[in-house]
Order: sequence, then structure tokens, then C-alpha cells
Amino acid sequence: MTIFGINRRAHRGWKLALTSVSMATLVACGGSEGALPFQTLDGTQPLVIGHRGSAGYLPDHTLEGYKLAIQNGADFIEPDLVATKDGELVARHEPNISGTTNVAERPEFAARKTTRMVDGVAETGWFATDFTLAELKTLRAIQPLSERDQSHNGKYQIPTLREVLDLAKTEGVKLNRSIGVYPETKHPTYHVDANLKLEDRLLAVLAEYGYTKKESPVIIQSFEVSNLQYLRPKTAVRLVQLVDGDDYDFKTGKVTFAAPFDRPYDWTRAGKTANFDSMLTPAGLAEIKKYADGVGPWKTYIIPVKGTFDAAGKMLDVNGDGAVNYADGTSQSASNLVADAHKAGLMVHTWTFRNESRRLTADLKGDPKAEYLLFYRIGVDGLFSDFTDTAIAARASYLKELGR
Ligand SMILES: [Ca+2]
Repeated sequence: MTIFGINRRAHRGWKLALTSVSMATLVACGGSEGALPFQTLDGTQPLVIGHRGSAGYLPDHTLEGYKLAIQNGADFIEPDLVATKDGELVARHEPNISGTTNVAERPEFAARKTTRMVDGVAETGWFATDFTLAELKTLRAIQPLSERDQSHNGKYQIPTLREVLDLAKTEGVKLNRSIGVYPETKHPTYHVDANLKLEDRLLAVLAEYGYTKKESPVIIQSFEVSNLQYLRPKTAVRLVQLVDGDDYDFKTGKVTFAAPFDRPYDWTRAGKTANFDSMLTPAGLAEIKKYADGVGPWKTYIIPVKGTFDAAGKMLDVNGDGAVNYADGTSQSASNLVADAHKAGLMVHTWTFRNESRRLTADLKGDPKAEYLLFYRIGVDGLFSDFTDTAIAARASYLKELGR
């Protein structure tokens, strides 16, 4: 998922709901007496997904990070999956492990440094696909973002998918609640090219745990399309089509497109020229519904962000911190995307929510909870957060608003 943060908007949803929802509807939705209904597809509360574990607090994709997310209340934890040279699935954000491990400090692996093409882009570094699982296990995770706590660097191992599934199961038993696992197939085409195709390996591991049904505590996500279409007839586990973009145009509030974030890479390979946003029209959503259970759009597709411009067309430093950037944007009214997706029978899981002030638009006034509330009120079915505790606290406020 793209690095850039996001935003928010006005408050159509719940104010209207407060005045227009009848008691009959409330009872039908299964709420307690006097409670307002959730706006989600299935009428249950929105899910909180621990993005890469607890990326705001601990290095991405470590058992310690996943465990903290669970302790902080996550309903699901999210391992991104890449393959090792010997075909094991491990949790890393990308095949290139240079930024998320201490591999560069290990002289015995110096010769493994190489340049590989990932989604049409030449990357230089160390790649999981060149290491056996045993070798990867000797590495330790590091925090990739310099603004975040670096004090846990060098402590934690790269977990396998099985270890993540075991952790979710064990912690779920301890807490007496279901902890779901939300794996993402990372760069499926890259893995096909490396002769380490992800999909059957993933299904085989899930089958070991009996996770083959729609109600299994697993949701598989992908930015590519054909691998989800490949998975559909092979598993009843829920599938989610992720929808990316490159950046924003602060004048229009629209997502912009540039390779490799212009379209699913399997589309690029197949010579398709449509961009990611073509998936989010009613026709695009109907297409997704043929092979997936939900859509996972970047949150700016749901609540666009615009800047404020002077007469000369210069974007203004709204928050007065001397820099002009995302934090000077203002959340706009919600698009029709959540409503359209729900109409198509698709759940909507959006990303990524982060606490840092530079990742919050000016209208949020530094309060990350305010951003979650905007999205909960619109009816998103789930969201990916780097700070699960904040997402859960905001959900508690939302439940209060609804009288639950
Ligand atoms: Ca500013």
C-alpha cells in the first residue's frame, strides 16, 4: 500500500441517521433498544485490522507487533506475504528486505545484494526470494520509518505465515474472541517470474488450519486481479480486491496515476491501459463482485482531500507550520464509493490510518480519532490501522454515538 497518509470530510451520515432511522429499523438491525444501526454491509460493527501488526509502535511484520495489535483490540492482524527461495511464505512488506531487516549489516550476505525488477521497476538490495527460510530466520527486523521508534531494531525475527496463524489462534483462545488473519499476496507477478507462485502455497497452509470456508477467520487481499480470480474457484475464504493510486491532486481532490501505482501490475503485463480507479465505478465494482467479497480502496477514494489555493494557484500553508503538504489539506464530502460498493454486495476495507500529525489533514486538528469517526460514520466495513489502540478507542466513541 502506498506510503502517503490521508484524510476526511463532512458529516453527512450519522446526523441524517439520527433523525431518519425508525425504531423498527433499529430492531431489525439487531441493535439494543434505542441504538442506531451500523452502516456496514452486514450491519455489524466495523473491523479494526492491525496493519503490518502494530506498525506505529514496533517494526512491521513481527510476532511481537501482531501480538501488541491483538492486545490493543485488533479484530484482524495483517501479514503481507512474500516467498523465500525454498518456497516458504513469510511476512514482509515486499520481496526487497533491505529496508525492513538488518541484512545490510551481515557480511556473509553481502554478495546477495543484487538488482531485480519488481513491477517494472529496477530495485537494488536483498530479496527474500534469494534466501532460504533458515537464512532469513537469522536476520532481525528494523523499523523502516525514521520518524518512528527505532529502539526495537535488531530484536525480532521474520515470522512465517504458520507462526502468524498460530499466534492468532493462541491469543484468540486466551482472550476468548476470534482473531482473524488478513494476508496480502505481495507482488504476485514477481513471484510467478521467480518461479515461487504464492497462491497455491497460501491455500495449502490455510488448509492445514482448516481455513477453507467463507466464515474462516481469514481474508485474502491483493492489488493484482488475476491471482484473486485464480483463487476464487479454489477457496471459499473471503477475498478483497485492493485499489491503489500514486498520489493526489490537491486541486481536484482526485487520485493521480503513475507507474507502478497506476494499475494492477498483471494488467500492465497484459497490456491493459485502464487505471485503478476504473475498478471503482459501478461497472468496475460489479466486475470485482464476480471474484471477490470486498474492495480495499485507498481511503482518499472515499473521502477526498483538497488543498486551499490562493489567486495565483499556490497551495496555502493552512496549519502555519512553514511547510506545504498533506497536513494542509482539507477533507471533503464522502464520495459515493461506500454506498456503491454496498449496493454491489461488496464490503469496504480501507487504509491506512496513522496517528502522526503530518499524516492528518488540517481539519482534523491533530486528532487521529476524528479521522476514524468520519469513516465509521460513512459505513466502512473495516480499516487498516498502524495504531490499533487509537482505532479501537475511536470505535468505542462511535458505539457511544450510536447508543450502543
Ligand atoms: Ca503546513
